[in-house]
Amino acid sequence: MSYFPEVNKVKFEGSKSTNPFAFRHYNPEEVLMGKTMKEHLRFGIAYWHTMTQDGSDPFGQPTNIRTWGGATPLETAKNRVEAFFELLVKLDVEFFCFHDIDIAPEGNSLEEFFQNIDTITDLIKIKMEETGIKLLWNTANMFSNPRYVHGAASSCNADVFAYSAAQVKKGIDISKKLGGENYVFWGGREGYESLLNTDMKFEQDNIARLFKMAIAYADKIGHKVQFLLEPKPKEPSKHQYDFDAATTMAFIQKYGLANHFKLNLEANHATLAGHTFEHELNVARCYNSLGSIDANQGDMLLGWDTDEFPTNLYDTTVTMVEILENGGIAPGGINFDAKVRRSSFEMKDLVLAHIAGMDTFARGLKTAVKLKEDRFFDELKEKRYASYSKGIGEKIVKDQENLESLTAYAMSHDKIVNESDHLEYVKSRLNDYLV
Ligand code: XLS
Ligand code: NI
Ligand code: NI
Repeated sequence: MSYFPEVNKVKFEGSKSTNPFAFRHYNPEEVLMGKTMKEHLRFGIAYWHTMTQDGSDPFGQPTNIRTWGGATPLETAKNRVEAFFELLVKLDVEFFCFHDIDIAPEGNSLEEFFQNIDTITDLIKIKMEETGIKLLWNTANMFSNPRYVHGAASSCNADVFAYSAAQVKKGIDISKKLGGENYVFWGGREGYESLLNTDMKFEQDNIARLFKMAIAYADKIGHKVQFLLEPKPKEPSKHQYDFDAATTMAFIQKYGLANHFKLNLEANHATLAGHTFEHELNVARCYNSLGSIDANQGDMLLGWDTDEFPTNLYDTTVTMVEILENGGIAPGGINFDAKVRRSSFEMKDLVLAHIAGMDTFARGLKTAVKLKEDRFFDELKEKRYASYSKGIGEKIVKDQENLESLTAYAMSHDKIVNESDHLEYVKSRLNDYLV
Protein backbone atom coordinates (compact mmCIF):
# COMPACT_ATOMS: atom_id res chain seq x y z
CA MET A 1 0.00 0.00 0.00
CA SER A 2 1.22 3.49 -0.86
CA TYR A 3 0.43 6.68 1.07
CA PHE A 4 1.73 8.95 -1.67
CA PRO A 5 0.56 7.13 -4.81
CA GLU A 6 0.80 10.21 -7.05
CA VAL A 7 4.47 10.69 -6.26
CA ASN A 8 7.43 8.71 -7.59
CA LYS A 9 10.93 9.04 -6.23
CA VAL A 10 11.69 12.75 -6.53
CA LYS A 11 14.66 13.34 -8.85
CA PHE A 12 16.82 16.27 -9.84
CA GLU A 13 15.59 17.60 -13.19
CA GLY A 14 17.30 21.02 -13.35
CA SER A 15 15.99 24.55 -13.05
CA LYS A 16 13.97 24.40 -16.28
CA SER A 17 11.78 21.53 -15.06
CA THR A 18 8.08 22.28 -14.63
CA ASN A 19 7.43 18.99 -12.82
CA PRO A 20 6.30 19.98 -9.30
CA PHE A 21 7.58 16.64 -7.98
CA ALA A 22 11.16 17.22 -9.12
CA PHE A 23 14.13 18.94 -7.53
CA ARG A 24 15.12 21.92 -9.60
CA HIS A 25 18.20 22.85 -7.54
CA TYR A 26 18.91 20.03 -5.08
CA ASN A 27 21.14 17.58 -6.89
CA PRO A 28 22.28 15.17 -4.16
CA GLU A 29 25.31 13.90 -6.11
CA GLU A 30 26.62 17.30 -7.26
CA VAL A 31 30.06 17.99 -5.76
CA LEU A 32 30.84 21.42 -4.30
CA MET A 33 34.10 22.13 -2.47
CA GLY A 34 34.91 18.42 -2.38
CA LYS A 35 31.63 17.25 -0.85
CA THR A 36 28.33 16.20 -2.40
CA MET A 37 25.29 18.36 -1.77
CA LYS A 38 23.88 15.48 0.23
CA GLU A 39 26.94 15.48 2.51
CA HIS A 40 26.82 19.25 2.93
CA LEU A 41 23.12 19.48 3.70
CA ARG A 42 22.30 16.34 5.73
CA PHE A 43 18.54 16.95 5.51
CA GLY A 44 16.18 15.57 8.11
CA ILE A 45 12.38 15.42 8.41
CA ALA A 46 10.58 16.14 11.68
CA TYR A 47 8.08 13.47 12.71
CA TRP A 48 5.92 15.89 14.70
CA HIS A 49 5.12 18.43 12.01
CA THR A 50 4.90 15.91 9.20
CA MET A 51 3.15 12.96 10.81
CA THR A 52 1.16 14.25 13.78
CA GLN A 53 0.29 17.88 13.07
CA ASP A 54 -3.35 18.07 11.99
CA GLY A 55 -3.83 21.68 10.84
CA SER A 56 -5.91 22.79 13.81
CA ASP A 57 -5.25 26.22 15.34
CA PRO A 58 -6.68 28.03 18.39
CA PHE A 59 -9.66 29.08 16.25
CA GLY A 60 -10.34 26.06 14.13
CA GLN A 61 -10.53 22.33 13.76
CA PRO A 62 -8.09 20.10 11.88
CA THR A 63 -7.89 20.65 8.12
CA ASN A 64 -5.23 18.14 7.10
CA ILE A 65 -6.35 15.13 5.09
CA ARG A 66 -4.23 12.22 6.28
CA THR A 67 -4.80 8.61 5.29
CA TRP A 68 -2.91 6.80 8.03
CA GLY A 69 -5.62 6.77 10.69
CA GLY A 70 -6.15 3.27 12.16
CA ALA A 71 -8.69 1.60 14.47
CA THR A 72 -6.56 2.23 17.57
CA PRO A 73 -3.86 4.80 18.45
CA LEU A 74 -1.24 2.06 18.22
CA GLU A 75 -2.44 1.03 14.75
CA THR A 76 -2.27 4.66 13.63
CA ALA A 77 1.26 4.85 15.04
CA LYS A 78 2.25 1.78 13.02
CA ASN A 79 0.73 3.18 9.83
CA ARG A 80 2.62 6.41 10.37
CA VAL A 81 5.94 4.55 10.34
CA GLU A 82 5.06 3.08 6.91
CA ALA A 83 3.99 6.45 5.53
CA PHE A 84 6.97 8.30 7.04
CA PHE A 85 9.56 6.02 5.49
CA GLU A 86 7.77 6.11 2.14
CA LEU A 87 8.08 9.92 2.28
CA LEU A 88 11.75 9.85 3.36
CA VAL A 89 12.63 7.44 0.53
CA LYS A 90 10.67 9.34 -2.10
CA LEU A 91 12.30 12.63 -1.07
CA ASP A 92 15.76 11.04 -0.85
CA VAL A 93 16.12 12.41 2.70
CA GLU A 94 18.80 10.73 4.78
CA PHE A 95 17.77 11.60 8.34
CA PHE A 96 14.78 12.03 10.64
CA CYS A 97 13.98 13.39 14.11
CA PHE A 98 11.21 12.68 16.61
CA HIS A 99 9.83 13.22 20.12
CA ASP A 100 8.86 10.07 22.04
CA ILE A 101 5.14 11.00 21.98
CA ASP A 102 5.20 11.60 18.19
CA ILE A 103 5.92 7.97 17.45
CA ALA A 104 4.01 6.11 20.18
CA PRO A 105 0.75 6.63 22.10
CA GLU A 106 1.20 7.40 25.80
CA GLY A 107 -1.47 4.88 26.89
CA ASN A 108 -2.57 4.82 30.51
CA SER A 109 0.70 4.36 32.35
CA LEU A 110 4.38 4.97 31.95
CA GLU A 111 4.86 1.24 31.55
CA GLU A 112 2.37 1.11 28.67
CA PHE A 113 4.00 4.13 27.05
CA PHE A 114 7.39 2.46 27.15
CA GLN A 115 5.94 -0.76 25.71
CA ASN A 116 4.44 1.22 22.84
CA ILE A 117 7.78 2.93 22.25
CA ASP A 118 9.46 -0.49 22.09
CA THR A 119 6.90 -1.78 19.59
CA ILE A 120 7.22 1.22 17.31
CA THR A 121 11.01 1.54 17.50
CA ASP A 122 11.24 -2.16 16.51
CA LEU A 123 9.34 -1.24 13.32
CA ILE A 124 11.42 1.91 12.79
CA LYS A 125 14.61 -0.09 13.19
CA ILE A 126 13.58 -2.52 10.47
CA LYS A 127 12.75 0.38 8.14
CA MET A 128 16.12 2.02 8.88
CA GLU A 129 17.93 -1.20 8.02
CA GLU A 130 15.94 -1.61 4.78
CA THR A 131 16.51 1.97 3.60
CA GLY A 132 19.79 3.13 5.15
CA ILE A 133 17.97 6.17 6.58
CA LYS A 134 19.45 7.39 9.87
CA LEU A 135 18.30 9.00 13.10
CA LEU A 136 19.64 12.57 13.34
CA TRP A 137 18.17 13.05 16.83
CA ASN A 138 15.33 12.18 19.11
CA THR A 139 14.05 13.94 22.19
CA ALA A 140 11.52 13.53 24.99
CA ASN A 141 8.37 15.62 24.91
CA MET A 142 8.29 16.98 28.46
CA PHE A 143 5.89 19.83 27.83
CA SER A 144 2.53 18.69 26.36
CA ASN A 145 1.10 16.50 29.12
CA PRO A 146 -0.64 18.40 32.00
CA ARG A 147 1.86 16.89 34.46
CA TYR A 148 4.36 19.40 33.04
CA VAL A 149 2.28 22.41 34.00
CA HIS A 150 5.06 23.72 36.29
CA GLY A 151 7.93 22.50 34.11
CA ALA A 152 9.84 19.21 33.79
CA ALA A 153 13.33 19.26 35.38
CA SER A 154 12.49 22.78 36.58
CA SER A 155 9.16 21.72 38.12
CA CYS A 156 8.50 22.52 41.78
CA ASN A 157 7.22 18.93 42.05
CA ALA A 158 9.98 16.33 42.56
CA ASP A 159 7.76 13.53 41.22
CA VAL A 160 7.68 15.38 37.92
CA PHE A 161 11.48 15.57 37.94
CA ALA A 162 11.56 11.80 38.41
CA TYR A 163 9.07 11.22 35.59
CA SER A 164 11.17 13.43 33.29
CA ALA A 165 14.26 11.42 34.20
CA ALA A 166 12.44 8.22 33.19
CA GLN A 167 11.51 9.72 29.82
CA VAL A 168 15.09 10.87 29.23
CA LYS A 169 16.45 7.42 30.15
CA LYS A 170 14.09 5.82 27.65
CA GLY A 171 15.04 8.46 25.07
CA ILE A 172 18.72 7.60 25.43
CA ASP A 173 17.95 3.87 25.31
CA ILE A 174 16.13 4.22 21.99
CA SER A 175 18.81 6.58 20.71
CA LYS A 176 21.28 3.76 21.27
CA LYS A 177 18.93 1.17 19.78
CA LEU A 178 18.52 3.26 16.59
CA GLY A 179 22.09 4.58 16.40
CA GLY A 180 21.08 8.22 16.95
CA GLU A 181 23.86 10.70 16.23
CA ASN A 182 22.53 13.46 18.52
CA TYR A 183 20.09 13.75 21.40
CA VAL A 184 18.14 17.01 21.84
CA PHE A 185 16.76 18.82 24.85
CA TRP A 186 14.34 21.62 24.18
CA GLY A 187 13.00 23.09 27.41
CA GLY A 188 9.40 23.58 26.39
CA ARG A 189 8.20 24.29 29.94
CA GLU A 190 11.61 25.04 31.47
CA GLY A 191 10.96 28.67 32.27
CA TYR A 192 8.67 30.65 34.49
CA GLU A 193 5.37 32.47 34.48
CA SER A 194 6.14 34.74 37.43
CA LEU A 195 9.23 35.52 39.52
CA LEU A 196 6.90 36.13 42.50
CA ASN A 197 6.88 32.41 43.25
CA THR A 198 9.94 31.15 41.32
CA ASP A 199 13.40 30.24 42.59
CA MET A 200 15.23 30.69 39.31
CA LYS A 201 18.63 29.51 40.51
CA PHE A 202 17.18 26.38 42.12
CA GLU A 203 15.26 25.53 38.95
CA GLN A 204 18.31 25.97 36.73
CA ASP A 205 20.44 23.88 39.11
CA ASN A 206 17.86 21.11 38.75
CA ILE A 207 17.85 21.30 34.94
CA ALA A 208 21.65 20.91 35.03
CA ARG A 209 21.23 17.94 37.39
CA LEU A 210 19.06 16.17 34.82
CA PHE A 211 21.58 16.88 32.05
CA LYS A 212 24.42 15.48 34.15
CA MET A 213 22.37 12.35 34.78
CA ALA A 214 21.84 12.04 31.00
CA ILE A 215 25.57 12.35 30.30
CA ALA A 216 26.33 9.76 33.00
CA TYR A 217 23.72 7.32 31.68
CA ALA A 218 24.81 7.57 28.02
CA ASP A 219 28.35 6.98 29.22
CA LYS A 220 27.30 4.02 31.35
CA ILE A 221 25.55 2.23 28.47
CA GLY A 222 28.41 3.09 26.09
CA HIS A 223 26.38 5.31 23.76
CA LYS A 224 28.49 8.04 22.19
CA VAL A 225 25.97 10.70 21.34
CA GLN A 226 26.23 14.46 20.91
CA PHE A 227 23.82 16.20 23.29
CA LEU A 228 22.18 19.36 21.94
CA LEU A 229 20.30 22.12 23.70
CA GLU A 230 17.78 24.10 21.65
CA PRO A 231 17.25 27.75 22.65
CA LYS A 232 13.89 29.51 22.39
CA PRO A 233 12.92 32.74 24.16
CA LYS A 234 9.18 32.34 24.73
CA GLU A 235 6.20 30.19 23.85
CA PRO A 236 5.05 28.18 25.73
CA SER A 237 6.68 29.66 28.86
CA LYS A 238 6.50 33.42 29.15
CA HIS A 239 10.21 33.42 29.91
CA GLN A 240 12.22 30.36 28.90
CA TYR A 241 15.59 29.73 30.54
CA ASP A 242 17.31 28.87 27.24
CA PHE A 243 16.42 32.27 25.78
CA ASP A 244 18.94 32.40 22.93
CA ALA A 245 22.35 31.03 21.92
CA ALA A 246 24.36 33.31 24.22
CA THR A 247 22.16 32.66 27.27
CA THR A 248 22.24 28.92 26.61
CA MET A 249 26.04 28.92 26.26
CA ALA A 250 26.32 30.73 29.60
CA PHE A 251 24.23 27.93 31.14
CA ILE A 252 26.30 25.20 29.45
CA GLN A 253 29.55 26.76 30.65
CA LYS A 254 28.35 27.59 34.15
CA TYR A 255 27.42 23.96 34.77
CA GLY A 256 30.50 22.48 33.06
CA LEU A 257 28.55 20.75 30.28
CA ALA A 258 30.53 22.03 27.28
CA ASN A 259 32.29 18.74 26.53
CA HIS A 260 28.96 17.02 25.90
CA PHE A 261 26.53 19.75 24.84
CA LYS A 262 26.32 21.89 21.71
CA LEU A 263 23.45 23.95 20.34
CA ASN A 264 20.56 22.99 18.10
CA LEU A 265 19.55 26.34 16.62
CA GLU A 266 16.20 27.08 15.03
CA ALA A 267 15.64 29.97 12.61
CA ASN A 268 12.22 30.97 13.93
CA HIS A 269 13.44 30.85 17.54
CA ALA A 270 16.20 33.30 16.61
CA THR A 271 13.71 35.80 15.25
CA LEU A 272 11.47 35.41 18.32
CA ALA A 273 14.53 36.34 20.43
CA GLY A 274 15.02 39.48 18.38
CA HIS A 275 18.04 38.10 16.51
CA THR A 276 18.70 37.08 12.95
CA PHE A 277 19.41 33.38 12.48
CA GLU A 278 22.93 34.17 11.26
CA HIS A 279 23.55 36.00 14.53
CA GLU A 280 22.65 32.87 16.50
CA LEU A 281 24.79 30.65 14.25
CA ASN A 282 27.69 33.05 14.59
CA VAL A 283 27.41 33.14 18.40
CA ALA A 284 27.46 29.33 18.44
CA ARG A 285 30.57 29.33 16.24
CA CYS A 286 32.32 31.74 18.61
CA TYR A 287 31.97 29.01 21.24
CA ASN A 288 32.76 26.15 18.80
CA SER A 289 29.31 24.87 19.70
CA LEU A 290 27.25 24.82 16.52
CA GLY A 291 25.67 21.37 16.67
CA SER A 292 22.69 21.17 14.33
CA ILE A 293 19.91 23.33 12.93
CA ASP A 294 16.14 23.29 12.86
CA ALA A 295 15.41 24.77 9.46
CA ASN A 296 12.29 26.88 9.13
CA GLN A 297 11.33 30.52 8.89
CA GLY A 298 9.04 32.80 10.85
CA ASP A 299 6.71 35.50 9.72
CA MET A 300 8.01 38.92 10.75
CA LEU A 301 4.44 40.22 10.96
CA LEU A 302 3.46 37.57 13.52
CA GLY A 303 4.97 37.22 16.95
CA TRP A 304 4.94 33.44 17.33
CA ASP A 305 6.71 30.31 16.11
CA THR A 306 5.00 29.85 12.74
CA ASP A 307 7.51 27.14 11.72
CA GLU A 308 7.14 27.80 7.98
CA PHE A 309 9.15 25.89 5.42
CA PRO A 310 12.27 27.89 4.51
CA THR A 311 11.81 29.58 1.13
CA ASN A 312 13.81 32.79 1.58
CA LEU A 313 16.98 32.71 -0.55
CA TYR A 314 18.82 35.41 1.35
CA ASP A 315 18.28 33.58 4.64
CA THR A 316 19.36 30.15 3.40
CA THR A 317 22.43 31.72 1.76
CA VAL A 318 23.69 33.43 4.91
CA THR A 319 22.84 30.29 6.90
CA MET A 320 24.97 28.19 4.55
CA VAL A 321 27.78 30.76 4.77
CA GLU A 322 27.85 30.17 8.54
CA ILE A 323 27.72 26.40 8.07
CA LEU A 324 30.59 26.44 5.56
CA GLU A 325 32.61 28.64 7.93
CA ASN A 326 31.90 26.03 10.60
CA GLY A 327 33.48 23.37 8.39
CA GLY A 328 30.07 21.70 7.92
CA ILE A 329 27.27 20.73 10.26
CA ALA A 330 27.98 16.99 10.86
CA PRO A 331 27.17 15.13 13.05
CA GLY A 332 24.27 17.58 13.06
CA GLY A 333 22.06 18.24 10.08
CA ILE A 334 19.39 20.46 8.58
CA ASN A 335 16.16 19.27 10.15
CA PHE A 336 12.99 20.74 8.70
CA ASP A 337 11.25 21.74 11.92
CA ALA A 338 8.53 23.13 9.66
CA LYS A 339 4.86 22.56 9.02
CA VAL A 340 2.64 23.05 6.01
CA ARG A 341 0.19 25.95 6.27
CA ARG A 342 -3.32 25.05 7.37
CA SER A 343 -4.54 25.75 3.85
CA SER A 344 -2.03 23.27 2.32
CA PHE A 345 -3.98 20.30 3.58
CA GLU A 346 -3.44 17.58 0.99
CA MET A 347 -1.00 14.70 1.52
CA LYS A 348 1.03 15.76 -1.49
CA ASP A 349 1.64 19.16 0.12
CA LEU A 350 4.01 17.36 2.50
CA VAL A 351 6.09 16.40 -0.53
CA LEU A 352 5.87 19.81 -2.21
CA ALA A 353 6.79 21.64 1.00
CA HIS A 354 9.90 19.56 1.60
CA ILE A 355 10.97 19.95 -2.04
CA ALA A 356 10.60 23.73 -1.62
CA GLY A 357 12.76 23.71 1.53
CA MET A 358 15.40 21.42 0.03
CA ASP A 359 15.63 23.42 -3.21
CA THR A 360 15.90 26.69 -1.29
CA PHE A 361 18.72 25.30 0.86
CA ALA A 362 20.47 23.87 -2.22
CA ARG A 363 20.40 27.32 -3.80
CA GLY A 364 21.66 28.85 -0.56
CA LEU A 365 24.51 26.32 -0.52
CA LYS A 366 25.48 27.04 -4.13
CA THR A 367 25.53 30.79 -3.56
CA ALA A 368 27.45 30.40 -0.30
CA VAL A 369 30.05 28.26 -2.08
CA LYS A 370 30.50 30.94 -4.76
CA LEU A 371 30.91 33.60 -2.08
CA LYS A 372 33.43 31.42 -0.31
CA GLU A 373 35.38 30.62 -3.48
CA ASP A 374 35.53 34.33 -4.36
CA ARG A 375 36.63 35.09 -0.79
CA PHE A 376 33.83 37.69 -0.71
CA PHE A 377 33.51 37.95 3.07
CA ASP A 378 37.14 37.01 3.76
CA GLU A 379 38.42 39.96 1.76
CA LEU A 380 35.93 42.33 3.32
CA LYS A 381 36.96 41.34 6.82
CA GLU A 382 40.70 41.20 6.08
CA LYS A 383 40.52 44.74 4.79
CA ARG A 384 38.35 45.93 7.65
CA TYR A 385 40.67 44.61 10.38
CA ALA A 386 43.92 45.28 8.46
CA SER A 387 45.25 47.60 11.19
CA TYR A 388 45.69 44.55 13.44
CA SER A 389 48.05 42.72 11.08
CA LYS A 390 50.80 45.30 11.25
CA GLY A 391 52.35 47.92 13.53
CA ILE A 392 50.70 48.62 16.86
CA GLY A 393 47.65 46.46 16.05
CA GLU A 394 49.79 43.37 15.55
CA LYS A 395 51.49 44.02 18.89
CA ILE A 396 48.10 44.36 20.62
CA VAL A 397 46.83 41.00 19.38
CA LYS A 398 50.15 39.39 20.25
CA ASP A 399 49.56 40.63 23.81
CA GLN A 400 52.80 42.65 23.75
CA GLU A 401 51.25 45.96 24.84
CA ASN A 402 49.86 47.41 28.08
CA LEU A 403 47.98 50.53 29.13
CA GLU A 404 51.18 52.54 29.68
CA SER A 405 52.82 51.63 26.37
CA LEU A 406 49.55 52.28 24.51
CA THR A 407 49.18 55.65 26.23
CA ALA A 408 52.61 56.61 24.97
CA TYR A 409 51.62 55.46 21.45
CA ALA A 410 48.25 57.28 21.54
CA MET A 411 49.95 60.55 22.61
CA SER A 412 51.74 60.69 19.27
CA HIS A 413 48.86 59.21 17.23
CA ASP A 414 45.83 61.14 18.45
CA LYS A 415 44.64 62.35 15.05
CA ILE A 416 42.50 59.28 14.29
CA VAL A 417 41.64 58.48 10.65
CA ASN A 418 38.74 56.02 10.15
CA GLU A 419 37.58 54.45 6.89
CA SER A 420 34.02 54.13 5.61
CA ASP A 421 32.41 50.66 5.43
CA HIS A 422 30.59 51.38 2.13
CA LEU A 423 27.99 48.94 3.47
CA GLU A 424 25.32 49.81 0.89
CA TYR A 425 27.73 48.93 -1.91
CA VAL A 426 28.58 45.63 -0.14
CA LYS A 427 24.89 44.72 0.09
CA SER A 428 24.28 45.43 -3.55
CA ARG A 429 27.31 43.27 -4.52
CA LEU A 430 25.82 40.48 -2.40
CA ASN A 431 22.59 40.81 -4.39
CA ASP A 432 24.60 40.04 -7.54
CA TYR A 433 25.35 36.61 -6.08
CA LEU A 434 21.77 35.95 -5.06
CA VAL A 435 20.16 36.46 -8.45
C1 XLS B 1 9.47 23.97 19.46
C2 XLS B 1 10.72 23.29 19.19
C3 XLS B 1 10.63 21.78 19.19
C4 XLS B 1 12.00 21.18 19.28
C5 XLS B 1 12.03 19.79 19.76
O1 XLS B 1 9.31 25.15 19.22
O2 XLS B 1 11.24 23.75 17.98
O3 XLS B 1 9.95 21.33 18.07
O4 XLS B 1 12.70 21.28 18.08
O5 XLS B 1 11.38 19.62 20.95
NI1 NI C 1 12.90 22.98 16.96
NI1 NI D 1 10.15 25.75 17.11
